[in-house]
Parts: sequence; structure tokens; C-alpha cells
Amino acid sequence: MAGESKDDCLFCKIVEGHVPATIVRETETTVAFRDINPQAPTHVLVIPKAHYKDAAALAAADPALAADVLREAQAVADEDKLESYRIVFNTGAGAGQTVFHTHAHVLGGRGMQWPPG
Ligand code: DGP
Repeated sequence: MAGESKDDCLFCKIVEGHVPATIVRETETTVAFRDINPQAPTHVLVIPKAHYKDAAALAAADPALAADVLREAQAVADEDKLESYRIVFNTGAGAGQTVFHTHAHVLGGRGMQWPPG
């Protein structure tokens, strides 16, 4: 699994510029980039630059940084003029998490179903 530790973390490498990504927004504490395998017309990942394995670990360790991630997710939706959208934090392998560096999926631009698969 990618990103089990900071030293072997794909998204840390994107933050450091060692792996290319289509970056759409960057702040002092966060980066937002397009998902390599988009599931909707807008599919952007918002990550904290600091390495936390999932949303729960981030929220427990640094609530202000968790808020930064959510604020940036909203900014992505605003930039793409999404009236409705979904913010998803897959947490744990059983929920579909494959990269263990906290990331918010921002998905929009098409109709969505509930419950998700
Ligand atoms: P999750 O399954 O929730 O851990 O989401 C990980 C997402 O990361 C998945 O939708 C695909 C995306 N992804 C994996 N590798 C890369 C990469 O190298 N570049 C980019 N931009 N996205 C990636």
C-alpha cells in the first residue's frame, strides 16, 4: 500500500515535486491536484502537506490543518462552479483507501447515487 510511512509515500513525493501531478491549488499547508483516475468531471484530491495516514489521524493531531483541507475542498468546488458535489475521505483499506496520506476527494460535475458502492 502506497504511503504506509512518510518515507515511502506517493503523496509526500507529489508535495515535494518528485512525482508530477496536475496541481490546481496550493497553500502554505495544502495541495490540491487532479486524480490520476477521475471518477467524475471534477475529481480533485486535497491533501495536507504534512503526512498523516488518514482523516482521523489528521483531525486528532491537528484540527486546524483538517479545517484547512476542508476549506480548500470548498475552494476547489467554488473554482469549478459546482452547485453540488461530494467530499470523500476513504478511511481504511476496507473503505477503499489505497494511499495512506490523508486526502479529500472532491467529486462533482455529474449526478451521484446514494448509497455509494
Ligand atoms: P483512495 O483510494 O481513497 O486512497 O484514493 C487514492 C486516489 O489517488 C485514487 O483515486 C487514485 C489517486 N492516485 C493514485 N496514484 C496517483 C498519482 O500518482 N497521481 C495522482 N494525481 N493521483 C493518484
